[in-house]
Amino acid sequence: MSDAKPHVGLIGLAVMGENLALNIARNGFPLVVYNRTTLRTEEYLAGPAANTSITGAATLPEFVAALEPPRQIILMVKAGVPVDAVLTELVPLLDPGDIVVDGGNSYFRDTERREAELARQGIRYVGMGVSGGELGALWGPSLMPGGPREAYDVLEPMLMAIAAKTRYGPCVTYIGPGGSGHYVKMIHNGIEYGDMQLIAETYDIMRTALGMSAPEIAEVFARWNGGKLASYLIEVTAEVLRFVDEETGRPIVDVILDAAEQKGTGRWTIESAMELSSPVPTIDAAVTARNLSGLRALRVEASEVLIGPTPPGGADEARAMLGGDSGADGAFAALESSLYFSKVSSYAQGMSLLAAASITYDWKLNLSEIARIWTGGCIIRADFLADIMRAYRDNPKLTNLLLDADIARQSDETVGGARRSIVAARSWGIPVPGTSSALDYFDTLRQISLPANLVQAQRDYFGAHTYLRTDRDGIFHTLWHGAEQPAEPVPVQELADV
Ligand code: NBP
Repeated sequence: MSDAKPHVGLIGLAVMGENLALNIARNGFPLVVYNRTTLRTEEYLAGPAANTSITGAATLPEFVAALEPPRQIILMVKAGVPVDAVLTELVPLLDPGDIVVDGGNSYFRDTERREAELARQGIRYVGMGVSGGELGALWGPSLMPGGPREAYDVLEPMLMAIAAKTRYGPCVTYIGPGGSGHYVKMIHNGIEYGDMQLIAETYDIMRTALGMSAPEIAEVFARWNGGKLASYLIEVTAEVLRFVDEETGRPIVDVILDAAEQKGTGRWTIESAMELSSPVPTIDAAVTARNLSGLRALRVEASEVLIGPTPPGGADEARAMLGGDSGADGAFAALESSLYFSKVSSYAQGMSLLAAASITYDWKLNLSEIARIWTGGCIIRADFLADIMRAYRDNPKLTNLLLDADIARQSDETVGGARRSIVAARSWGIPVPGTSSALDYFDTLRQISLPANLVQAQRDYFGAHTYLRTDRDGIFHTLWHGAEQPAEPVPVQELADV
C-alpha cells in the first residue's frame, strides 16, 4: 500500500454513511471516516470496516489532516441543522479547491445557500441525492449530483464506480447546477410516495372488496412483478405481504399499525409543485393519505358515526364489477391495468414538475438521463423507466409524458382498469385518493372544455377579477349588478370610461 494520503473522506456513520464508505473502499478508493460520536467510528473500524482500506479519525482536524488536497468529503449526516453544524466546524479547516458533497436528503434551497457560502471561500459544494436505502448505498445506489460542473468532473470516476449499473450504464449523471441534484432526489422521493400509495390502494381493494388474505395478495403482486409492473416496490410488496410475524404467526402486515409517517421530501415536492403551478395531484394524495392515516384516534371515533355505503355484495360481485364476464382473471387484469395506468399518470406529473423547475431555475435538466439513472439502484427502479427514458430521448421538448405516442397508447389501453377499480372501490367505500387523482389528472388533461369558465365568472362576479373570452381578444369585466349593467360585457381598458 502506498503512503499517499487518500483524497476521499466521509462524515456520518449511520446506516447510509457506513454502507456508502464500504462501497467506496470496495471500488478501489481508500477513504477516511469520521463520526461525531467517536465510539461509533471505533466500532465501525473494528467491525464492518475491518480489513478494508477505510481508516478513521477521532476529531475533525485529524480527519481533514489525513486527507490529500483537493479533498473530496462526503457528508452523510441527518438533513437540516446537522449539515450546517458540521459545515461550521469543517469549513475553516479546508483549503480552496476542496470539494464537499452533501449526500443526505437536504432541501434544495439549503443546498443553494450552502453552495454560495462555501464558494466565497473557494470550496466547491455538491448537493447529491443518494437513493437505494442501505443496500443501495452498499452495493450501488442511484446518484443525483448537482452543483459546479468541474467538481462533478473530479468526482465522476468514483461516482461511476460506486453507482448501480444497469444495461443503460452507471446510475449517475451530472444533474445540473445549484440545488438541482437535491431537487431531483426530492422529486424521486415524491414519485416514491405516489407509487407506494397506489400499491397500498390496490392491496386494499383486494383485501376489502375481494376478501383476500395477505399471502394470497402477495402471490398476485409476485405475478405482476413478472409483467409490465416489474419494479423494486412491487417485489418488496410481495415479500412484505408474505412475511409472517414470529410472535403471533400472523402475516406481519396484519399486526402493523395503519399510521404511516412522512419525512420532508414528499411535502417539499408538493410545496414546489404549488409554487411552480405544475400540479402533482397523485403525490399530493399520497402525502395527504399518510397524514390522514396518522389521525388514528379521529378515524376510530369517526368510524362509529360516519356511515359508508352498503357493499353491493361479496367477493363474487366485486370480481364481476372489476372484471366483467372474465371472472377472477379479469378482475386481476383490471387491477393490474389500474395500477399501471395510475403509475404512468403519477410519473407524468413528476416529470412535468421537473421540466417546470428546469425552466424556472434554468437548470437545463436532461429528463431522459434522469429516467436512466433511476433504472437501477433507487427505490423507484422499474422496467417502465426505460419507456420514460426513451420518450424524452426521442423528444427532449416533450411537454407531458402522456403525450408521447407509446405512453399515450399504454395509458389508453389501461385506463379502463382504473375506471373499474375506482367504481368498485367507491361501491365498497374504500378510499382510493391516489388512483382517483391519477385518473382525474388524465381526464383533466384530455378535456378541451373544463368548467373553469364558471369559476372565472364567479370570480369576476364577486371580486371583479376579470376574464378572457372565447370569441374575441381582450380582458373583460361584467357589471353583474344593478340596472346600469350594460348589455355587453366591457373590456377592462374601457371600464374607466363607463
Ligand atoms: P441519519 O439521518 O439518521 O443521521 C445520523 C447521522 O447524523 C449520524 O452519523 C449522526 O452522528 C449525525 N449527526 C447528527 Br443526527 N447530528 C449531527 C451533528 N450536529 N453534527 C455531526 N453529526 C451529526 O442517518 P442516515 O439514515 O444514514 O441518513 C443520512 C442521510 O441520508 C440523511 O440525510 C437521510 O435523509 C439520507 N438518506 C437516508 C436513507 C435511508 O434509507 N436511511 C436513504 C436515502 C437518503 P452521531 O452518531 O454522532 O449521532
